[in-house]
Amino acid sequence: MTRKRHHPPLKCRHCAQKAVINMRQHKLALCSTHFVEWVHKQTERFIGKYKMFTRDERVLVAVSGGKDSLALWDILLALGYQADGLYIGLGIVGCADYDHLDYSGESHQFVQDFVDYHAAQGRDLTLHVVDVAETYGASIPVAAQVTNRGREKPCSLCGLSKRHIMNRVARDHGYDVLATGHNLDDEAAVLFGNTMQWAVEYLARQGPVLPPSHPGLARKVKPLFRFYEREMAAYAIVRGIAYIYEECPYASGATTTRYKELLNEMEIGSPGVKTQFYLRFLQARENYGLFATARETLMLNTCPTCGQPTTLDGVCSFCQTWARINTRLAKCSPAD
Ligand code: Q46
Ligand code: ZN
Ligand code: ZN
Repeated sequence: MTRKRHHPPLKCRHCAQKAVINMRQHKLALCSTHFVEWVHKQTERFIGKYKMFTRDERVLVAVSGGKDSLALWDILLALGYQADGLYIGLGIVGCADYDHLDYSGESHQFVQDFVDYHAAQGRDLTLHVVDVAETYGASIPVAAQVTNRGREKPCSLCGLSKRHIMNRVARDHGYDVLATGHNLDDEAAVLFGNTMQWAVEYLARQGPVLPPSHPGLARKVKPLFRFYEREMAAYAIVRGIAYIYEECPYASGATTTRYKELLNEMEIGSPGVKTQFYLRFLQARENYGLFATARETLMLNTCPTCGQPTTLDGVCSFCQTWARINTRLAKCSPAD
């Protein structure tokens, strides 16, 4: 008979309290107080090291109602940055587990709860809300149905629309910086996918800071890109931030999810492998000028309709796609 070994509870490296998280890649276990302090210090360090923004600049945080983006907003506010929020209502219903969940409605509610919590503490936050159906004529799933007749997931239309809306709101309201809550798991999985495809144009541009490609556009930054997903989940829980646990119904089965699983399997045997994969890519690109030609040859024009950058010669894909969607919607009779 084998006896179970009982390990004593892990202690925080800095005090005698019980650790709430053990980060094997850093050989670091911390209690809740020291973990929050560590996350804040690390974020501040990365913002400075990668020259993301300063306290004089206005930051627009894209908040989805998920743990990462709400944690990011919370961290930036705690660090004293001028950070406002942007929520985009995609009109998505259902999630991976229940098809009756109002995914977008619930997500919006979590963002609003975050704002209300701060208001109750005497701090008024600014939240911009853009409802896609109200603003552009159809929700993302309906619009995708109209354009591709349900053959594909709505993700490419969703991504295209989110990018356009983020750029537009940042430009219209004069924000210097647009911040998203991508964590290291997200970034490493995307890098894995881009490498598998040798998607040179994407490899040339993937990074924690993307300078504005056009006058009036905001710099894009990912201040959480060095944190693991589980660290951000722990941060949200420790800080009492309520967030939507469910995933968008269209996220299930995505190749990025599979890449995340693969990288996590490797991480079990070699703690830190995800970080190394991503950071060494950034270093190699910087030190050896990898993909420099692809970066230089990327020609961007200005869309005559919306004024945003486009690789196309005339009207951008966003404007073309939504014009097509609205033409098709107008043709649909109520009986259809
Ligand atoms: S929200 Fe939109 Fe994601 Fe849902 S429809 Fe696809 S792209 S999975 S980040
Ligand atoms: Zn401690
Ligand atoms: Zn356009």
